[in-house]
Amino acid sequence: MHPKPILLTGASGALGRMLARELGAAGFTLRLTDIHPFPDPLPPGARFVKADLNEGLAIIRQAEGCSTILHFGGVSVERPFEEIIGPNLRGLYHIYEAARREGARVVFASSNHTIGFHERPQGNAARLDHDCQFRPDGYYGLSKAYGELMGRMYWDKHGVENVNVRIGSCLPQPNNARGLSTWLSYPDLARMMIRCILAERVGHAVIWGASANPASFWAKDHRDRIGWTPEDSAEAFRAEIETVVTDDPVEERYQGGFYCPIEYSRKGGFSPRDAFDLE
Ligand code: 15L
Repeated sequence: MHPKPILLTGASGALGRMLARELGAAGFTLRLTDIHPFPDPLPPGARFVKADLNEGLAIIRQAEGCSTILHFGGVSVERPFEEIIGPNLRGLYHIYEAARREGARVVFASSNHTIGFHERPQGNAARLDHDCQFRPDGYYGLSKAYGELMGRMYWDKHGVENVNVRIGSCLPQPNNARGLSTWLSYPDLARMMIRCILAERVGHAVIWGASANPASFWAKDHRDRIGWTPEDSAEAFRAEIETVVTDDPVEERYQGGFYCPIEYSRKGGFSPRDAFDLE
């Protein structure tokens, strides 16, 4: 089917394992890598090599001969700055240099935490488009914004194509009221990755990584470039999750949810809405 191998970083994480299984079953030849051992049986034709994103040569070697790098590796939650620098900043540079050498496309697992400090839309208020302002809700979200900008630069300067997927909450099923807006089903993500690999031309693209949720926070993006339409919806779980909210006003006010109150120290803490008029 697809002639060249696909490199999947972060293969031993929850999304990596699911994608290895689904892309392997779809007939892609996979090169899997992670800093942790791969816990599952390898899909047919797949190979796993343990590698650290900090090691440029190791990453360049893994990417040899690959058409696409699905970059799901790195720190995937909020952590202190020092823990993020290596895997998420330096590691990303290694991924893009490898892609440049190979003429490969990068598909970057970005995150809604790049824009987490946008307020949740109330009523009929406008939803965010892909070109909204970055408003990262921590060092993790900031590193993902850096990753998207790296994609911007490598496309403009070196012609390295990239798709940046601002993943909402990719879980087997949504687990709180916020998930009515942010949930991305595993099958929708797997189908999106296949389209990212097969699409003719993508340039520098940004796609909201959410299923077809009527309560979505997000609107326009570049999904037409890859020909992807989500098929699942968090509405199927509404009865179970719509009352699952916290009593933290910062968490419930912003799109990034529980990442927003982590180490939150804005002067005066949380104040009434009108105190936040200045963006
Ligand atoms: C993310 O980016 C994280 O990787 C994931 O663990 C969730 O926290 C998700 O965002 C979310 O916002 O629900």
